[in-house]
Amino acid sequence: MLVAALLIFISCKKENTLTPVNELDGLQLVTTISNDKHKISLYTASGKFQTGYNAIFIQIKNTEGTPLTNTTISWKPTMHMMSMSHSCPYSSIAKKENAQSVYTGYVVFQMAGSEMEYWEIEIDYTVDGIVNTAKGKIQVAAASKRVVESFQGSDSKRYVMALVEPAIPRVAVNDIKVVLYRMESMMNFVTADNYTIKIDPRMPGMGNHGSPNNVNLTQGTDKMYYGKLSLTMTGFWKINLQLADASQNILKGEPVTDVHEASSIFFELEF
Ligand SMILES: [Cu+2]
Repeated sequence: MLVAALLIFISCKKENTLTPVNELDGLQLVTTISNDKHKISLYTASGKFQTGYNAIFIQIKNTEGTPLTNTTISWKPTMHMMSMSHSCPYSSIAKKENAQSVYTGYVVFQMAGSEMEYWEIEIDYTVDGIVNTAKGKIQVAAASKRVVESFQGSDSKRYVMALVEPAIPRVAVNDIKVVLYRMESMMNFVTADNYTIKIDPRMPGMGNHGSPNNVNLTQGTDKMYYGKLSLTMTGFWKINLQLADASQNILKGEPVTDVHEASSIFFELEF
């Protein structure tokens, strides 16, 4: 046994030194954007971009196929609509944990693209201190469930709210994570601080029953919003939402009552 264990240990070790860990494990290529010097490949877990929160992974290779490991990347998604253009909430980009050549960040697409109205992403990255740029059209599909809300609050400000977790819901009290942004202009979205996101999960197919032990979301130190989402059985759930400001004024959304089955803002999930 000991010898076998030792052999396995040695062979594993050997393998590790010979073949580097695949930094793109579990990810699928969505698209590659190129300029004459580099190919910028964008990956997600699903292999596509969808409305809502998208964790995106980036690898940039030169024409010899060698990935950049010492670059600083930024991006700018823009939607070109018939009458105007706008951006969306997005994070900065950092190196993926324990990776050499893979970088990561997120983008919240608040609407899907189409033939006539499309999303484009610009990627800026440094090589030896010089900024390079590449730009390309990207496909953004509509998610099958509602996972992002874009609305105007009673304070006349526009907000974008997107569900991040649970990615894999369970019959349990789940951790729920949401990002909340305020629209400062068509091109500029900032994290909206010190709000409360109230939740009321319901099963519309089962008498609109709710669940106990939910905890409304408040902001964490990383600026994202955290709470507890209680799901008492599998099936289709509507997570009714209300957005409250720091003084607990409700800016958007309504309480669920016997006569009022749902809030005007909600997320959906099914499992
Ligand atoms: Cu749009």
